[in-house]
Parts: sequence; structure tokens; C-alpha cells
Amino acid sequence: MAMSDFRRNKLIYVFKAFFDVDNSGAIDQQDFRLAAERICRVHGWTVNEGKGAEVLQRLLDVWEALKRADSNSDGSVDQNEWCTMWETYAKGGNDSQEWQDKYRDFYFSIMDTSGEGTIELDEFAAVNKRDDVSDSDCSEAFKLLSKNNSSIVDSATFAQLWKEFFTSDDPSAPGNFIYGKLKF
Ligand SMILES: [Ca+2]
Ligand SMILES: [Ca+2]
Repeated sequence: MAMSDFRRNKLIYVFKAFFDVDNSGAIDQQDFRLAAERICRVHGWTVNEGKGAEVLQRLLDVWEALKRADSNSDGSVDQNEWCTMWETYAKGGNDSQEWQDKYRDFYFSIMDTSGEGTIELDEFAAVNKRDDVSDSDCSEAFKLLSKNNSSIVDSATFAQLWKEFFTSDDPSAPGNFIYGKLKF
């Protein structure tokens, strides 16, 4: 089955909202530096030391691995290369598994501010609230992905939801809501 517009919209949302930070239309190393600075601002850290420096290093590691998706070797990953990579993933290809796992664990650790291994609504909202994602969107999204707060969101649960986000064409799958956004 070809990729649905719905799934493509999800992939493009993540591309624009989290990866192509400088809106250049493609992802390159500079985007990861900017992303690290953005995350550090949220937490009151600096990229030069401590946790902030760790964040920068983890993101640069993600870029080193993501570079493999740059199939025309122009030094950046554009939207088509991005979607092709995720389609390969959805079909069971594991070329990009390494960076995808790193990115997923990184994203989880960024949300798990208290470090106890689970994500609560306030942690989820602090990271996912954006211009187009309100506090109430975050509450609703968290409710949907935690099955009405009945399921604890630990790293194993998050890994399942995360996979659903990137592979599912079903608009009602709980994994669609891991970024707080309700509609694509
Ligand atoms: Ca860019
Ligand atoms: Ca490219």
C-alpha cells in the first residue's frame, strides 16, 4: 500500500517542526545545533557544558546516522529523502534503525525531565507545546496516547507509540499523538 496523505502529513510535520529548524527546506547539521540550543533554552541549560553539552552531542550523533538518508549526497536530507527513509522503515527495512532508536530514546529522555522513567502530562506538555499545539491539545493528546491515563508511558510504551506514529495510516491510532498535535 502506498503511503497515505495522512501518514505523509505526519512525517512532514515532524520534518518541519523538529528537524528543519532553520526552515531551509532540508535537514543538515546546522539544524541539529539549532535544535540543541532550542532544547537548552526550554530547560535553562547551555550547549557548552553539562546536560546541554550532552544534548548537543546526542543530536550530532543522530545527524551522523541520519545522513545515510541523503541519497543524492548533497549534504542534506530533503522531504522526499525523509519520507523515503520512513517508508523503508515501515516496510521493515532497518537501514536507519540505529539513528531512529537514538532519536526516540533522546526524545523520551528530553520529556522525562524528572528522570524517573515515565512521562507525565506536565512533562509531555512542556516539550510539545508549540505555536500550533496548545496546552489543551497536549492534554487531549496525552489522554489519547495513555488510553485515558490508564496506561503508564514508560520507554517501552513510548517505543510502541512512536513506531505507530511513523508507520500507521490509521487516524485513530494512539501513536499519532506523541507530539501533542491532534490533526494532520
Ligand atoms: Ca534546514
Ligand atoms: Ca539530499
